[in-house]
Amino acid sequence: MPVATENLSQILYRDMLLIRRTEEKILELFSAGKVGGTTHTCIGQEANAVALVGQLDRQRDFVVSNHRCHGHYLAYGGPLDGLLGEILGTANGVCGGRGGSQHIKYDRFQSNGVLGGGIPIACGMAMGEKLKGGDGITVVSIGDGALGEGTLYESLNMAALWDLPILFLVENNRYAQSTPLHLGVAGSIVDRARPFGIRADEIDTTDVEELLVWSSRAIEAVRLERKPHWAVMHTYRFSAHSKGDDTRDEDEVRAYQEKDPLRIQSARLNAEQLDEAEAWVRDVLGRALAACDAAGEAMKL
Ligand SMILES: Cc1ncc(C[n+]2csc(CCOP(=O)(O)OP(=O)(O)O)c2C)c(N)n1
Ligand SMILES: [Mg+2]
Repeated sequence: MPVATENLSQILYRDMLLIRRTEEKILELFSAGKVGGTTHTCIGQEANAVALVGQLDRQRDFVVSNHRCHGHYLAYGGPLDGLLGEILGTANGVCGGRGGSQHIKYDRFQSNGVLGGGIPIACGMAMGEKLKGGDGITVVSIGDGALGEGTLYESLNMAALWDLPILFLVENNRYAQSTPLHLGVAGSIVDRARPFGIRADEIDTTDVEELLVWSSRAIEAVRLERKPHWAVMHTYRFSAHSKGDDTRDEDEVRAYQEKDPLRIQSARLNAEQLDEAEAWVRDVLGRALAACDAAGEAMKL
């Protein structure tokens, strides 16, 4: 377990490191032929998940994530062995090893591999919470590629019309699979929600501490006002879209790696704290993988 004296900077670093090392391991397992189906990692985007989803209240808030969901799931507090089991198809998977990397359901968290498919579902969940009179909020995360899905604009209309307590988290990593933003998205991303009367804001940083402050304002706005909010994070992924489908310019990827969120956060810690975080992650990852081994293959349908 993390040491009791851990401060916020350490916790943020450790939470991002857990996502990074987990996904590196998933890619390794994929290359070894141990992953059924495909997988999408959020390597480079960890700060978004930790800063925003990590601040939600698991007792009352809902998350609807997308195909790139591992970071959101872990930041939400989903069990690591359940995630790895799901991806490896072992019986301890959080959905019995049948959902795979993209279709995960745990408590108030779910992910959906259909691009844009989670958006109306999230609106329905926010509506449910509103009708029950609860004070939970729903966060739905989408990428820049989902800006081309018509269901988004129908959902924005309903969210505004019905005052739904929903936060639209847009992670613009500048590519939809291999299509760069300028070939797929016209106009401004942040302005898209404004004609619906939805409050919108954007941030362009990979500094988890800056993202944390910004995210807490967005979350509190939805929680208190019970109205939708459009929150755009400009970001970048270092890994391929999925596997073997990376056509980006290597110099461009390298330039963004200079702003690696882990690197920024590690500069705030000393060597001992960094070692401690690495050892903790190694330990929990090792135990989660051992749990998958022990669980054995998921029951075939
Ligand atoms: C309806 C539908 N169309 C196409 C796909 C295939 N697909 C999966 S992810 C993706 C690109 C998504 O890009 P973006 O929304 O920017 O998210 P990112 O992968 O960059 O996180 C596509 C086209 C899909 N899953 N669902
Ligand atoms: Mg994208």
